[in-house]
Amino acid sequence: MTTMTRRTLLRAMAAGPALALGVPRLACAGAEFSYKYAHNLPMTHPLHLRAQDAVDRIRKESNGRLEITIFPNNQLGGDTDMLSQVRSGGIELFTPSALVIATVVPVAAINAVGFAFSDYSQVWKAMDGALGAHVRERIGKANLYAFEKMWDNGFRQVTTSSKPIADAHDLDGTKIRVPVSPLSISMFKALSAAPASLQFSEVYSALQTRIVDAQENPLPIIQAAKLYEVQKYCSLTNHIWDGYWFIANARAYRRLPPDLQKLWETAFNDAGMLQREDLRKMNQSIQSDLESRGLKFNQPKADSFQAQLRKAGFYQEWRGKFGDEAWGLLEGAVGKLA
Ligand code: X2X
Repeated sequence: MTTMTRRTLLRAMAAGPALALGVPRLACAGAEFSYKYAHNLPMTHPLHLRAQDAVDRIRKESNGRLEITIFPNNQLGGDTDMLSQVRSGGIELFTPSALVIATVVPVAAINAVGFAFSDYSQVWKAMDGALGAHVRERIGKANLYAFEKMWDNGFRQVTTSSKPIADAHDLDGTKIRVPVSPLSISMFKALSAAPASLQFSEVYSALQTRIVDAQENPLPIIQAAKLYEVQKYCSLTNHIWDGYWFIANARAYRRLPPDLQKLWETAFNDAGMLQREDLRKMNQSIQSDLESRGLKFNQPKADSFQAQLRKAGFYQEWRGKFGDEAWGLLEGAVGKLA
């Protein structure tokens, strides 16, 4: 008997789509370019739905010349696997969160500095402007192609199984899952929590089996991944704004003729703008939906967290790591941080 692990699935994928089991849609044989796009979210999340629309549009408007198969929900492995696949060319497209791509392009985590952004108008101005351009340029140097428009993940909120988090003190010693992200680890350590990095694919079961007590994610992910089934409290800390970079393997990008490059840029960037709008609308009613599923909300004040981060030297440390140029662009968008 053979067991289909993620790795054997990956190998089967590399050998050709026909060998892969249980994949949603196989590339059609006539396509000039058959590309694979993998991501880490359930298929109900707007990131998947809008990406599917873009892929359909690309197939149609290219008359089937460019066919993209989507592998959602960590089917090809967790974020770390997908990131190395897109770098090697095993897959052509991936949407890592800024936190995750920062393991390869450190400055990409700059949008996730704790309590930097206060609202979405600041976020999009910065990420569609000079700060986003700076990060994209660095992503390009890592031999990846970043589409111009970032997609929304959201403001991250803390959920726990044990107690609401009302101020920084409540995080003391809390075992909290964070993404595979040095910035997240550093930030929750500075807040005296006990953070552990796990890929998103492991989060539900880690919470269910109480390997960790808490996690932090935007509400649309808490909903799509049904984390309310394994968490009781949600504290609206808004501690990080997080977005997804839509990225491609640079060789796969360069292989496309100019008309197809133009088509996929337009299709993915347009879809990203619509995905931002989807989340904006969702955010208006999502709290009451999650409340009806049993999650208890509270609204802590940001001040005690920020004060603790300053005291612990978090802003100084990350200013040094990101460098003055990037830090200046961030402060230009949000004001002085430390
Ligand atoms: O892993 C997470 O928490 C997620 C889904 O938000 C990211 O992709 C960083």
